[in-house]
Amino acid sequence: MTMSEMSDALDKIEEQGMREVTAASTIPEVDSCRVRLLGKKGTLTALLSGMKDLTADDRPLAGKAVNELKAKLQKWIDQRTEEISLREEARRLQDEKVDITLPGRRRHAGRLHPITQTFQRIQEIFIGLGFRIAEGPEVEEDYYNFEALNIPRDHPARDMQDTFYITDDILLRTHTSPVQIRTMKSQPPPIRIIAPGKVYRCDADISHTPMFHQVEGLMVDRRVTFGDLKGVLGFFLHQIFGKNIGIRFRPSFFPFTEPSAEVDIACVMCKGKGCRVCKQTGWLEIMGAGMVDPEVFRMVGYDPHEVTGFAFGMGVERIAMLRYRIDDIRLFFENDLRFLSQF
Ligand code: 2NM
Repeated sequence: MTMSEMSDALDKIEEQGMREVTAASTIPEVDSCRVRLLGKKGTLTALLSGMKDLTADDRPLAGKAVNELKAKLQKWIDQRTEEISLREEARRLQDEKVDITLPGRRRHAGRLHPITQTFQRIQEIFIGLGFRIAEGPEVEEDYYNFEALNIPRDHPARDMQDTFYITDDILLRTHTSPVQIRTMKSQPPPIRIIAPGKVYRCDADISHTPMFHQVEGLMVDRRVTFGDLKGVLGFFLHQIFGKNIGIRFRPSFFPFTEPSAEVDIACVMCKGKGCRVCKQTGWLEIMGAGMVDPEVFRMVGYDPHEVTGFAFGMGVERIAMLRYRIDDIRLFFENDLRFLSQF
């Protein structure tokens, strides 16, 4: 090889190298350029092996030219690598960009079911009056649900049509009164309890569901009177429905109380004028109550000559419906958030 051939070859490599390095658009592409141009089996290395044919004068010149080209190629390659990595880094930053000015995702707070809220409000009022919470089983014995409450065998409440029987003498409680019976059987007077919980009756329409909630209450001591009953329930109803609500007590009958009363409040819709909700009477039945029948005291082992007491019971759904002006009880059990989120 002559010096001029060597020069031509170097020019060609320079031109070719420049084109390839410029065309490379990824790091692996630049790397393969480097291998092709400067590697052990690359074009420039191949050219160096032709140096031995040059004259002793030309050899250092050629060596210098090869080294200069080598440095030049190396510089281009480094520059191109730098360019590509800067561009890739910029693209990565763009792709990963988070707009910190975007509003956050709203967190939806859950809330208590309107029945739970009403339950809690009722309990809070009676706790304020010194009552304690008592609980008992929902699967109950016929004895505690009926027998001990002086409900006779032929009473319509015992009918298969109204009661979910599990066996002949096991049933789903139809009221929470068995909790009062169990409490009285397990401890002496004085007693001041409320029994909140689920109860079951075989019934379903716009005002009845097979499961609903009740709060019943019981106060037993020496010389508890009907005046105490009126005072406690009057206070309670004024707390729940407001100081100005009208209240009346009407004579009624329950097998487990004597005397017995239905407690009414003035209609919350028409304020007593008469409307569809109160069936033009101006009044709404809200709870039942009475003085505990001496027969019930005998059943639980209390002496009716020593103690007297009053008891009462109310449906929580009915109170919630009047409180929130809801006209269909089934809405409470559909779990529709459009309904539930309003309370
Ligand atoms: C009511 C109405 C009237 C009541 C009576 C008793 C017990 F166990 F003491 F005899 N518990 N609950 C009672 C009385 C319940 O609900 C409408």
